[in-house]
Amino acid sequence: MSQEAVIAASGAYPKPAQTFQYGTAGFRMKADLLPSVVFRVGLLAALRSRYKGGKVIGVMITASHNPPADNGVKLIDPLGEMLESSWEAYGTALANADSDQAVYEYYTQLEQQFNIDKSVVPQVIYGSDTRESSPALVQALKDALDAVGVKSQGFGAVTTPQLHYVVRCLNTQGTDEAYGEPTLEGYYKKISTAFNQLMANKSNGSVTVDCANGVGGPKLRELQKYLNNSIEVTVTNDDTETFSKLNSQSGADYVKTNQRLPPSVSAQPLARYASLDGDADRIVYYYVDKSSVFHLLDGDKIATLAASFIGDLIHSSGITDLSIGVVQTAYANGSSTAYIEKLGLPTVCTPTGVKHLHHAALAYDCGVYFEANGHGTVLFSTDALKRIFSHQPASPAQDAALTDLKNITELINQTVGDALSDLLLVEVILAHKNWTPDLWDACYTDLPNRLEKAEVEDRNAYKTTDAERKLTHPVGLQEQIDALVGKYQQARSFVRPSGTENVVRVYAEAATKAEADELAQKVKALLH
Ligand code: NG1
Ligand code: ZN
Repeated sequence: MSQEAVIAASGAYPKPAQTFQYGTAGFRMKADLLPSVVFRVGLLAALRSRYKGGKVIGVMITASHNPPADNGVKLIDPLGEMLESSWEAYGTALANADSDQAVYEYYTQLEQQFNIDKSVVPQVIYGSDTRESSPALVQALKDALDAVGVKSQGFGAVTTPQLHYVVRCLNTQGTDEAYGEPTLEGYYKKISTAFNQLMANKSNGSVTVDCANGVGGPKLRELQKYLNNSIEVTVTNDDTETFSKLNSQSGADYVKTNQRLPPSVSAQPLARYASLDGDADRIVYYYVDKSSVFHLLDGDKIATLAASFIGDLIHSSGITDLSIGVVQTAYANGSSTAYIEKLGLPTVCTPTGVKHLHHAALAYDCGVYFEANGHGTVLFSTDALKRIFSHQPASPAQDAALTDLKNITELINQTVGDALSDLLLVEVILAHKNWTPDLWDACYTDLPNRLEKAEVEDRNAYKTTDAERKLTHPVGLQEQIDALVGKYQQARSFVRPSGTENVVRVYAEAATKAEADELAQKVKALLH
């Protein structure tokens, strides 16, 4: 790597007059502001790989459920986790360096700070979603990787969880913790083999999947080729050629936020429907009942379904003392938390953002984590996996449960929430329980709730505590919220600054829809 090469390459991607911040979802904004950011993230990925002794780092270019004009970029750490948070600040500083010279200097400063061994060859893999702006951003990334001598490989359009999977496979190859073949084919084979075994001799009708016109569409069609015919998957909203359709009137975020069907879906009573988001790391289910009333089966419903099913399998296989816990955020419906407690399982609440949930889930042998919006997965600790795979069943019934449990650990993408893997997980559980969506829904009744956003003068003036459930600043505001909440039945409300948009979010739930709406409006009126 020469100074001239880095400076010259950086010169092709001038920084706009803008301050950038590596947030909960990496950098995310209008795509035309991103070329310099993506270039510099490439440099950061190279440093991170060297710092990790040449381990493979992933770079994903996506803006998930955001509108088509946006894009984003985030790093994936060696085991397929999100970038360690202490490094986010280095990304922010690099992105904000105000000249090519300053970029180079900060890069070398980090090299020195971390005593980075320059003889280590950095390795980076990358992918993108299907946005119009993605190819040019991929080019900016490649230019950075080439300028600093990175051994790199592009995976083209992939779902975010697919790239997380490949990163983990590459870094664990040949070890006791080998995760799978580091290819997309390896991904499809791993989850489909587990699914096909879990669904052998079972059949469970059909599910219609709205793919938000994003990368999940073509990838789900690919995955389908590997599945046995135990269920019929109908793929809709999978037009990735018409860029403007991405996440428009479709997708998990649309369905969750509006609490209604995507307009393109005409639902049959009691049939199963699911929606993915633009990069296929989120999924929500829904159905209409016999009176055509819409019912949402969100991340909380998926978490409770998964936790109770896996808990039963562990118990039925005769394995004792494996701890299961469920990790949620403040957005989890109050009824879901009460239901999990009724099941006898511990729950934990963390701040919003998957990295917090993922981290908390690691405290259990089996940690189930989901955001209400449908992003989540199940983690099994290394020790739990060893115990599961070495357990000797004492009866044919234990043997059958154990086989299912082993397959469940293979079916779940343990690196990150994965809409395709979660789709198959839900399908397996419903088939095993012989449940229609209304039976699943009947586990508990969601408290009516309302999510609002407010544009305020300075969202940084809003500071929270207690896993974002209470405000410490502006001083006095929490007391006003508490006073309002006290006037409603079964009510809860909180306010927090968004980590991905320049807004403050308001959440309210209460005994009736009218009360939840009214409480949200009243709390919103307190903000300025
Ligand atoms: P913010 O903008 O911080 O509320 C949103 C979602 C999170 C998470 C991140 C990352 C809600 C209320 N918030 O965060 O759950 O998914 O985006 O994509 O859905
Ligand atoms: Zn997403």
